Amino acid sequence: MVLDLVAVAFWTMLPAYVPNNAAVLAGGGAPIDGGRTWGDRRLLGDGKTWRGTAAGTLAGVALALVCNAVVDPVSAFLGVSLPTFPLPAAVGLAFGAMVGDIAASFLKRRSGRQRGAAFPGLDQLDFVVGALLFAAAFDLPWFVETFSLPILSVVLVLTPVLHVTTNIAAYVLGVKNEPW
Ligand code: CTP
Ligand code: K
Ligand code: MG
Repeated sequence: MVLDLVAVAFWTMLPAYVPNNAAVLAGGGAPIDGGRTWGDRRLLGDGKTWRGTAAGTLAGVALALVCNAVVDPVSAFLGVSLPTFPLPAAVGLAFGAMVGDIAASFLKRRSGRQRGAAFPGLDQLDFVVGALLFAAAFDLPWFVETFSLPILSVVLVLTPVLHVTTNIAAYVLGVKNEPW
């Protein structure tokens, strides 16, 4: 029962989980803020690039399309009813995850944190909040139908756990500069 909820929550958030990791692998190139500062601090910093954002969004949408193609066998195998992703929902989840992460960098710079500095809480939830808001904005009927209160609760607990573990793994593998 709880495992079923975890499976559905994980599946539903997959298009939002992948973008940040894809951005880490694809990042580099021109920063979104073009080097601009506000006061003596950068607006976003060199860690938020056009390439990373585009690659992250595309990776999330691509994964959603793969999920749509295999939803029936995976649902049958797990014995749960998994949702499909209409294109607006997929784009909302993936792009929203990137926007949430970018918004967090803005807050980090405003609060005096350098690129790469940790902001516990914000680091683990920025992209979830962005993904949920954009998914709701881009496809509200899908959002309401898909995110019941139990699913939403599991997402909010599961996501920080997954975020911490995947980032430690990426750090150990040498693809990420900090373990958060
Ligand atoms: N990245 C990117 N574009 C994004 C998000 C991430 O290019 N929109 C890449 C960058 O190379 C970045 C890396 O992924 O350094 C890790 O992402 P993240 O931890 O979010 O960035 P930080 O470098 O830690 O910067 P910040 O302090 O602003 O979060
Ligand atoms: K981040
Ligand atoms: Mg970081």
